[in-house]
Amino acid sequence: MRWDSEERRSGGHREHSIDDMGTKIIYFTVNGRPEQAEFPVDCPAQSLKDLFRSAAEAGPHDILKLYNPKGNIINISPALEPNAPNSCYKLEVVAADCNSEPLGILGLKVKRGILGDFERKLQSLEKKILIEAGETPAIVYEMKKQVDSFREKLESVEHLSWLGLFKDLSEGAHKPSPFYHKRALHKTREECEHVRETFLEMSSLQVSEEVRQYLKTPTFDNWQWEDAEIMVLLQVMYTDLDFTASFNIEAEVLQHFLFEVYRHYNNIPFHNFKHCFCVTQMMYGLIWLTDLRNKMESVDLLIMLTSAVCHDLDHAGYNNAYQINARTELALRYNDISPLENHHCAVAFEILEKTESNIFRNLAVDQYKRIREGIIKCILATDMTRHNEILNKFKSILPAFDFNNKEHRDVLMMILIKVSDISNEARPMEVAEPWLDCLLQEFYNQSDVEKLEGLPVTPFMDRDKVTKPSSQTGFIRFVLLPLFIELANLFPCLEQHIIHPVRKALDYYTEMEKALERESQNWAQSENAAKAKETAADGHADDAASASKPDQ
Ligand code: 0WF
Ligand code: ZN
Repeated sequence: MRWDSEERRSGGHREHSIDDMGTKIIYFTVNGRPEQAEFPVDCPAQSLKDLFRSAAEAGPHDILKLYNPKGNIINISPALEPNAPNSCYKLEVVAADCNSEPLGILGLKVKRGILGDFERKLQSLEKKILIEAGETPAIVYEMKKQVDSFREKLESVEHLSWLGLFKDLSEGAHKPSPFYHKRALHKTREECEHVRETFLEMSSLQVSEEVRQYLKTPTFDNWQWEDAEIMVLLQVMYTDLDFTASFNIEAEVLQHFLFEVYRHYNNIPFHNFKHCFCVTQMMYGLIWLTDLRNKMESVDLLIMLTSAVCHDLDHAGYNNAYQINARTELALRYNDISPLENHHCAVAFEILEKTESNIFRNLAVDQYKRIREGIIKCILATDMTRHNEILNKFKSILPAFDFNNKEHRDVLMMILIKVSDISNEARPMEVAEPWLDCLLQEFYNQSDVEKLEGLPVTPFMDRDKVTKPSSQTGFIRFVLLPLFIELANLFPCLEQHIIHPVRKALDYYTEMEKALERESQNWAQSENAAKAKETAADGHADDAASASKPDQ
């Protein structure tokens, strides 16, 4: 019995999934890596699970899930349907042993899992009894068996929402699932140091005029740049908008600030440092494209750019609905009112509280106050539950928009950060599409955890309910276009830069949706045809059987 990664395989894929020796071959991917498992059809279930565990490099107590190509969870058992290399299953470690290291979310430690706790207690009990009595009593074996059987159930049941029943109702009840380990959320010290050193080495180099101009357009491709380079590009934005000169921001302080910002974005699929950069770069592009430097005060532009930089600081990959439903520390702290956005903002001002990273340290108290008020307003405006409120306010002032009116400017600033925040689809398809994959990865992860914890599952995050095109067509039609069109009403020059590409994206995903529908119809038809053939064959067999029976 063995598993093989593609690199390790000497020959190509085999044609059949069960060979003449009664060996089954299952093709699957783990962390995007193609693997194949070979095992005798009559092998014990536990051995097969261990095989998959080793392929996933999972520990004995980690929880694995296997998905078929349709995205449904399937049981890891010797009865697994053999498959072909082009219809791989997907193996995921959905929950890792909580005992290996403490969990961390948003910098706060959470309690270990009850299953892990129980096992730990059992182990220590067993050790004590062994020392005192010299042997493990049957009752301890029985309890260990029960824990194993519980874990077994977790791995094989399709819908795990009943797990809510097992939630610890005492201390730690508001914490994330005890069965889910949020892996490597924070950047390591080594990772940060490496990026900081590279950034500092590069920051004295000149960025070419060509890159400086490219940086002002929504066609900019973030995927071509490393994190340290991205930090240099952010520095360029502050200098090219003359902020460093106008607000007396020392190069060293700006670098320190940008490094702290980098450090406080987490290693998660979507709301990470690259997203921070994209949002800031879109804001920067909008400032240049709409010639805002000649329409608004420099301090307002500084507020907008810095808000974009800080707007998702320390995001852990779980949205406000999750925070509120799971009664996390953040929801408790902010009384369910935009917990995430309040947190991002608070982290921003923690960074700015430190003299060495306070880019506003040379400003007068009144100006600092104005900037703080502006940043808070902008970051809090990124809570999508306030979308209609803010858009309607903008629509109501648009017919008589006045750049000299503070209230009008404030609403415009909120609209600009909102547009920048959700603007991926305004970018070229090869830049935008990977972002959607990242977002869905983060959404699916949240809904998996919601299922594990027995919390309400947000429908547009449910891997069983949404596809790439279905998630995007509604969003573009009902959220993106109505918002972008209003901004283009104020700045008609934006039509070609943000509306055209978004319409193109809508066409692209509408076509993809149709193709998927056709494919599933074809699949259903061939399934029905196969069933009909089977039924007919059964009928013939019955006829033949009754014909061959002697008369009674
Ligand atoms: C996947 C889709 C979606 N698509 C995006 O391009 C995008 C950019 N930002 N976001 C996006 N979401 C969100 C990240 C956090 C907040 C905004 N989502 C939106 C949802 C699926 O579907 C709809 C559809 C219509 C109305 C509301 C949500
Ligand atoms: Zn964001």
